[in-house]
Amino acid sequence: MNKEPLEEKEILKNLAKYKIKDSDYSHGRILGSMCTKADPLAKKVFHDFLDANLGDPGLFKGTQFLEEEVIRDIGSFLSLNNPYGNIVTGGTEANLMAMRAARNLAKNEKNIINSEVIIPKSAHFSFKKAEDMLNLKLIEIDLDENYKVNIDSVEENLSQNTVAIVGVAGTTELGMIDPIEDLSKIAIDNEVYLHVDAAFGGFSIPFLNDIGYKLPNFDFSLEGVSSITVDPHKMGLAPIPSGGILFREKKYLDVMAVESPYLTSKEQCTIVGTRLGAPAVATWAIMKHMGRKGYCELADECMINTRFLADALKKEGFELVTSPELNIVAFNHPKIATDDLAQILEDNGWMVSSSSYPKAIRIVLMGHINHSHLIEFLATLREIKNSLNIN
Ligand code: 0PR
Repeated sequence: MNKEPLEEKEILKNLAKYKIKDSDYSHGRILGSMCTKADPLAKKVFHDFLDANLGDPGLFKGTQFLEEEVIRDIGSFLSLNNPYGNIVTGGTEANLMAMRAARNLAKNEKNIINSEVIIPKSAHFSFKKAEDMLNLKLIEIDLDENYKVNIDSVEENLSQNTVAIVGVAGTTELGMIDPIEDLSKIAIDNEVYLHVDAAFGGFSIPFLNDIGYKLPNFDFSLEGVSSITVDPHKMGLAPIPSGGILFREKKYLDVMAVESPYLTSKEQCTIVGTRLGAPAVATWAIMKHMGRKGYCELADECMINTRFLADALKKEGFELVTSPELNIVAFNHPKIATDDLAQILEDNGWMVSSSSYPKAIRIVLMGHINHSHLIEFLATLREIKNSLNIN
């Protein structure tokens, strides 16, 4: 560490050298991320509320009110009038909270000690962290031919130790929506907790359905659903870190409560203690700014770009893994190894990611990717094919 204080000018000059090494969403070259460029208003608000600590909410009553209101606003498009929950650091923390609530509830109500959680093979790796941290046993269920969880297999794997079933609304790799309605029936019949991970799809499915898309239901209108992860920092345009966890009833928070006697709130249910209020307020601001209409337009634009890319890829001889349900396209070329193609694309400045099941190039069509970026991307693919003498 430097002994003498540095001037602001010098610090900023130093930082600029590092910032130019970072990628910038606005160039349209980041094709494999579920995050996107935060809205300027949200960034401004974030800055204004940097001192607010929701870990001691009595000191920041305004910010606490805004967090509660933002949770209610999210509940309004997930069919729940009186939700309980928090703005947390992201989908990982949201999923951890849901798993903690389910485990504790099953311990209290059913005396289950060896907790098992049924998850689809497509579930995000955050559940592996939950397994480790909460001492759970994950039971991974195979997918059907459409890469959705196999319902029969979920039923077969229920046991005396099952504390929760997880369904995904917008899988990380392919953007598929599990049959949550069926999972809800199983949850009700067997009196088991159902958590829906809609970290990615939560901020788009409801809006797409508003404008006539016919995507499957996944929200609290299904009686078996106990909690939903829904991330503002993905399709919600909020700055990171902003994840959302919503619970149907207060009892799910109560089973996680830890006493915090010397704070302005006498108990805490979140994992994080000192907790930045800025993400909750920035999310509040962007949601007001977008309104339901703004999110409908955003989700629609992303789907239009998704369909355009999917159709164009097929015309160019690429094979889609599956027909996209949300704004993710996964593809391969029968004559080019996927890893080689990913590497050549990266060498050409395109930052793509690969899915693992099945192996494919995976493009997440977030709002920072527009039609002309896709035209350029397709031109690069054509050049790659030409250079490899493939038609
Ligand atoms: N649940 C689902 C369905 C997810 O897709 C993700 C993250 C999470 C939970 C965990 O969310 P947090 O990362 O907010 O804790 N999905 C992306 C992924 O792992 C996250 C991501 C975002 C990755 C931007 C890369 C990137 O550049 O692929």
